[in-house]
Amino acid sequence: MPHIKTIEGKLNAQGLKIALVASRFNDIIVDRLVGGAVDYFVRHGLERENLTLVRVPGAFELPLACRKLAQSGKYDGIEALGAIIRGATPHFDFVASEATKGIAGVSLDTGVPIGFGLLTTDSIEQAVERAGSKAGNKGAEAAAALLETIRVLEQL
Ligand code: INI
Repeated sequence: MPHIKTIEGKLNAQGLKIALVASRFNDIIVDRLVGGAVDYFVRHGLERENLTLVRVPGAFELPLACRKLAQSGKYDGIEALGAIIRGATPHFDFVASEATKGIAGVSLDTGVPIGFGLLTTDSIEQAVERAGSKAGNKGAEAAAALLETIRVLEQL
């Protein structure tokens, strides 16, 4: 590839202020995602006092809390964390689609980056796999994506 001017984000979280918004529904899974996110940010230089955790009832409530936090102007980035598991509800598709669209809309409307740490799985087993076992930890992955996005947007 020819050498071209490239803008990319450094994975250094020092000095940032981050809000995590996590749903209580399926908390056995979501708590593992929160743990993965906290661990990622702290290992990348974030001071614990600059990390705030907000709890909401379920994934459906994530967009509204993300919007208020984004509008407050207090945070460089937000990470939404939750788990929607098919079978737990007949309205899986509605909750999943509203939560996903809602979170994306908040980020685009406010310009505040939001890490998408919301699992949508067919089974509890698939959720467990993505919450710190054989398929990694989606909370940590979304934290990495958020940090990179914050740092790249600063330069655009
Ligand atoms: N909320 C979730 O976060 N995950 C789910 O799997 C889920 N299911 O299965 O229903 C869920 N429902 C609750 C929803 O997010 C709202 O909290 C509720 O409808 C009240 O507004």
